[in-house]
Amino acid sequence: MGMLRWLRWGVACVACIAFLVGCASTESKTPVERHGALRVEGTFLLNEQGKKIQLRGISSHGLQWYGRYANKAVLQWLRDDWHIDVWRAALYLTEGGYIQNRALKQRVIDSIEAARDLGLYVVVDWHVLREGTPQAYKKDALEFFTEIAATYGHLPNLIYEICNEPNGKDVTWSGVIKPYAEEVIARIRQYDPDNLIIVGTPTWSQDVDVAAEDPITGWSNIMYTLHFYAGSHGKELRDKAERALAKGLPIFVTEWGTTLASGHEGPFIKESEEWLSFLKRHSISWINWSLNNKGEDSGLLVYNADREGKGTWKEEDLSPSGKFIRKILRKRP
Ligand code: DCB
Repeated sequence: MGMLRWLRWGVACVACIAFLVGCASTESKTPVERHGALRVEGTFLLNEQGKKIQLRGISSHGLQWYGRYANKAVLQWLRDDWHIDVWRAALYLTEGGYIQNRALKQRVIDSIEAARDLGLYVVVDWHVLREGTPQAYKKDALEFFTEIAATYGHLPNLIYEICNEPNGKDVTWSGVIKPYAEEVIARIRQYDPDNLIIVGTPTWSQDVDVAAEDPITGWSNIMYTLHFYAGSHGKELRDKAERALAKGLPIFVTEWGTTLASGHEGPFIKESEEWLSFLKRHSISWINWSLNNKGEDSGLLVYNADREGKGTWKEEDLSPSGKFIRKILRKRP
C-alpha cells in the first residue's frame, strides 16, 4: 500500500514538473515560434495550428521622423518588456515621406529584418494619408511591394498594409480603393502566395461596413482595416464594425490611439478599455499608435526620452498613454 502511494505521488510530481516546463517553454517562445504562418478564415485570424489568435503590438510614428526606433534593440525591448507580437513600420508617402525620400525604404527593411531575427510579426504600412487617394502613388506602390514581396515574401512574419487611411469624399470604396487594392494584391501574390494583406477603407479607415457590401474576391488571406481614436470614436464606429463582421468581413485594427483623432488630448482610458474589450470579444488584432517622443499625447514616450532609439525605458520615460498600453500588453489576453 505504502509503495503505491509513493508511486502515485511520484507520477503526480513528474506530471506537474512537465506541465511547468511546458508553460515556461511556451512563454519563452517568440510570437512567430508560437504561431507560425497566419491565415484568415471567416472573420478570424488563425495561427499555423488553426487556432484563433489576436495579435497585439505597437506602430512606429512616421519613419521619416522617428525611424530611429525601427531597430533591433528597440524591437527586442518591446518584445521582452512590453510583450508585443507585432511591430508596424509606417512609411509615409508625403510630408517628407517615401515619395520625397527613397532612402526611407531602408527603415522598412531594418524593421523586417529585426522582426525576422526576433520572431515578431511586422506590418509594412504604405501610409496613405495627406494624399487622400491611394491611386495618387499607385505606380510607386506596385514597385515598392514587388520588391518587398520578392525579397521577404517567403518569411512567415511579413504582413502587408497597402493603404493606411484613404480619405476624401471622392475616395470611394468601390470606385477608387477596391480597384487599387485588386491591382496591388495581384502584384504581391505573384511573389507571395499567402502572407496576410490588409486593405484600408474609406474615411480614414472607418468605413468597414461599406467594404463589407462589396468585398474583394478571388484571393485568400485578405483583411480590412478599421482605425479608431478612443477620444473621438465610440459606439457608432463599433456598430459599423459589427455590421461588417456580421457580413463576414475580417478586420485587423492596424492603428488606434488612446487620444482624439488628432493624436492629442487624453489618454481616454475608459473609452480605450471599452474598445479593447470589444476587440478581445471579437478576437480582433490591434496595433497602437505610436512610438515617438515628440510630446504628443498619443506618443508612448515623454518629450525627448530615448533620443537615440535604444529601448530599455524606465517608467518615467513613458507617457500616460505609454504606461497604459504597456500594462495592457503585459497582461496576456
Ligand atoms: C491618423 C494617421 C496618423 C496620424 C493619426 C493621429 O490620421 F494615420 O498618421 O498621426 O491618425 O492623427 C499623426 C501624428 C502627428 C503627425 C500627423 C501628421 O500623431 O504627430 O503630425 O499624423 O502626419 C487621422 C485619423 C483620423 C482622422 C483624421 C486623421 N479623422 N488625420 O477621423 O478625422 O487627418 O490625420
